[in-house]
Amino acid sequence: MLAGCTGWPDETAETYRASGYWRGESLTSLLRSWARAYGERTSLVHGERRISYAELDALVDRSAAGFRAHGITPGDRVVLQLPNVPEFVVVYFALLRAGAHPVFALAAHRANEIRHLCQVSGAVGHVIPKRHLGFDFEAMAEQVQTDTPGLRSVFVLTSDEEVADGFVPLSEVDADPVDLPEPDASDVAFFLLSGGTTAMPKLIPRTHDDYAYQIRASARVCRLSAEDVYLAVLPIEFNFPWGCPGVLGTLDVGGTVVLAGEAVAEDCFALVEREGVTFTSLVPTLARLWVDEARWTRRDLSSLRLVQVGGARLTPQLAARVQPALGCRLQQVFGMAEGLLCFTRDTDDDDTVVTTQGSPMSPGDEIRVVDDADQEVPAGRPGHLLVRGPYTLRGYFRAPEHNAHAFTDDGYYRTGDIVRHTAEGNLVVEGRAKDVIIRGGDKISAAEIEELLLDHLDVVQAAVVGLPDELLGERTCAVLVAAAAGNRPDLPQVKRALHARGVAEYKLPDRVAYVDALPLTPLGKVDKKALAARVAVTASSGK
Ligand code: J2J
Repeated sequence: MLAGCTGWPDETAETYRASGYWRGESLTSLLRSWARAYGERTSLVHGERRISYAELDALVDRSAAGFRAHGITPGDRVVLQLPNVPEFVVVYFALLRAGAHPVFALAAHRANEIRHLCQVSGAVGHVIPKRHLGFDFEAMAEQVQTDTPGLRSVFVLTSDEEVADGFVPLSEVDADPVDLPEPDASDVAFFLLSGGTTAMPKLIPRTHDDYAYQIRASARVCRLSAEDVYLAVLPIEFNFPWGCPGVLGTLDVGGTVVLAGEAVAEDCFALVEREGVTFTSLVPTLARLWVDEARWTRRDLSSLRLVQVGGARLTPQLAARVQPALGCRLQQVFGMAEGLLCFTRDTDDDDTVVTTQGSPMSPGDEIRVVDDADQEVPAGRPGHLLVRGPYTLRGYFRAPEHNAHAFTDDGYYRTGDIVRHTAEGNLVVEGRAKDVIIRGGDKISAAEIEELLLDHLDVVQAAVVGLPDELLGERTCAVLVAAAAGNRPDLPQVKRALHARGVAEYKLPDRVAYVDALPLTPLGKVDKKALAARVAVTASSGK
């Protein structure tokens, strides 16, 4: 196991092998076997471009050799930051084949987050688009590289071959295939990001064995076959569209992946019609837009058979509208990049699909629902969800202190979610004990924004709370205590200050409110519930 990662105890690993969860197959060997089995079938579609399985495998061979030629060696970490384009898939597998470990950044991340990811992962490379949605990624990468001495290479996806000085166009990461050793399936393959509670995202190591199991098992839950066509609308660097079953699960069965991303509902509907899309995955905010838009569309959506919705709480009201509006089955997904996935099943009745978040994917998932003292709560009562299993991490990368309280002594991961079991054994997410705001499916750590506010504004105290929002589920409100009366930065000023620090757009507060002092709980912590209730009434939008 790569240094800085925590493996499963040997005995547990043996059980997972004996149970057939872990098969000792690397993700790159899977790609090879897909190419053999599905050859000329279409693996990826992007705009007018169609790539067969055989082509994908060959592109990956050339790119892997190219990365080696550009100095990427086994064990290296490379931050992968691309939108939903075929190159994302090619670079992912190429890095794996070169023995390196992709670190998934969000396309929405900016200098502040990327600098952190490069530093904590010890990355030697960064893969970016030249521009995307009007943003100049090269300028950002130059800034990050200046502050990050270990970051040797920046690879740029561009159609014009012109790149900043010292950067490498991705088209030049191309060489005649060389023989490369298969990665060890029990080792880390790549890193996902936690939607975490700490000041900066933690890295989640995912092994070949555990991720191969996840894609295979989730494809089975969704009954995927080679006839399925998956529309990747959510950014594919998220675990949900990448492997639940998403892109990789679809490739595993020989289906076709249509890459969209950032697309508005009507454009997605056009793709559904054109490509005969059979399933997709959405966060509730997008599901809401699709359900509304479906009333007006003239596109034929009849090929859709399954829409997965997850990532944030789906209200039963909206859930009930999905099947009638889109003419297909709804599946609720409650998951996390750390591992555990829960799905409603196609055998569930409508009420279960509308009101619960389903049951764990694997018989190997061990679930505990406990009180504050880690004691099991009575059946049906809400409590903290703890989990361990064949695809749930045992530790974040290089984070021993955080790991000490994020896991129990016997290896259960503390999810920070409050859940209850229904009598039928499904889970219902009741709330969150962790200080994370879920804004339209994006996870925002309150601690991260609070730290930034204190560092870059003239305020003495800062607390970030989520306020209920019709469309996004929650919006963020920065509650501040001014350093001096008469000096109260307003919303545009607060946003500008954070923006100037290179903070991703989605994390900028939606509102700002001022109080004389933050209310405290009896234990002396900021009472965020009381605060949220107070500012929900008084917060000025500052617009
Ligand atoms: C309520 N809260 C939910 C749900 C996730 C599939 C689906 C989602 C994610 C994901 C994922 C929720 N109802 N249905 O990785 O593979 C909240 C919980 C959870 C956190 C995880 C996947 N589905 N959540 O959202 O790592 O609080 O993964 O712990 O981004 O999202 O966030 P993330």
